Amino acid sequence: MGFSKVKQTDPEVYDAILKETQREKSKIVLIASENYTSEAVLEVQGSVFTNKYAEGYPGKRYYGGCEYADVVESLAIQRAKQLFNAEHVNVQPHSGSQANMAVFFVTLKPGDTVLGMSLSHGGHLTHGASVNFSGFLFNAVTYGVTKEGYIDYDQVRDLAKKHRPRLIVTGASAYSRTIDFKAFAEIAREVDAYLLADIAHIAGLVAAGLHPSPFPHADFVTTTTHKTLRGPRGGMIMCREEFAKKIDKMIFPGIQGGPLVHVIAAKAVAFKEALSEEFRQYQKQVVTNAQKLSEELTKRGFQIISGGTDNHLMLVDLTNKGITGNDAEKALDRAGIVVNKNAIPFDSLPPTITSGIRLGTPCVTTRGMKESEMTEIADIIESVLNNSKDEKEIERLSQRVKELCNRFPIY
Ligand code: DSN
Repeated sequence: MGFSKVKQTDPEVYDAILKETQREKSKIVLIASENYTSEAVLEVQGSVFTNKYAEGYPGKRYYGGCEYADVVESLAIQRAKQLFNAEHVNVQPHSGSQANMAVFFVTLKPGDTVLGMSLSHGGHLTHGASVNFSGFLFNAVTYGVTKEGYIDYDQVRDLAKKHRPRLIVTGASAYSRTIDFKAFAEIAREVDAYLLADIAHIAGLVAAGLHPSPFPHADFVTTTTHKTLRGPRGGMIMCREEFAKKIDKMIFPGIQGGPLVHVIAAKAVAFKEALSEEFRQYQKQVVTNAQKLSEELTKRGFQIISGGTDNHLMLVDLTNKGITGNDAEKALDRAGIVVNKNAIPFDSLPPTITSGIRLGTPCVTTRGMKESEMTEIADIIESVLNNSKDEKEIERLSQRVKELCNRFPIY
């Protein structure tokens, strides 16, 4: 993209865009929640739809001139329904957090009990963390994983029976194993709770049939559209028809005003891409790459929580390597590998330090990398973490990263 206009009108922002482009091109991104959208998605997000107010829904707007906003929103809805086999879809949430907020506000009153996965065991902020609306407006009870790193379904059932939540939330931000949505639904039915499946991380895998679908088990399914799904940054809610009106009303006018039509149009484009066979093959490679990276790290003495992965990510316990997650993140970044520090289950270090890092393969797979590159990346990670204070060695390793990036251009 040219950016010739902003180059003239705002050199500071132009410069930041150039530098960010260079950063994305020249570094290996292993942040499990990031991806590179297609150029078509980028184009549409920069389109004139950003100029349009379209409060309401297709055919029922509060502004004139919404005929083309209706076209793109209807396309996004129709394609999302096809992709996920959903009865009802709302594509207006600005983010995954707002999608979750809408479901909370539809199913709960302030003070009601919600049961979600603990942030420190891999859950998300909006699943009941005390610093988030989900934790301070509601009575949040949290479940976690076993010592082996798998969701503790017995604990989920025990807590559900003890606390009788109105809503149970399944889904995670740092969990590498298949989620048993059916088991969650059975527990929810036993205690007469609603079930929300937040599939933000695994949405691309679900769309491609590589992770079991939360339908028909969950009452509500939320997701972001920019992680494995590889669309624009945003959120989405899917639910059974019986909840359609309540969800739509809660998103608008309940918690949002005007929808971001340019983002909704880009969601439509991304969903069309996700319906293709090429996308399915991409998701398969994402999982193959994650499993290969996990195996290669294990061979090099790294401990992977739960011993491996079924999806696009893994959580690495660095305790035996004598480096914190924070220091590992910094050293890897100096070598050109971008990761995030991440608490591991039962972590003794604070969230700003952590004992682990989270690694994911959506970005590197979009670049076209395959198993042999995962071996090379594991090798570089090992060398960086064994030599994190040796700047000469880090510089040498950063050359290997650059060579790899040059072989796999993004755009
Ligand atoms: N912050 C996102 C992640 O990195 O997983 C979740 O919303």
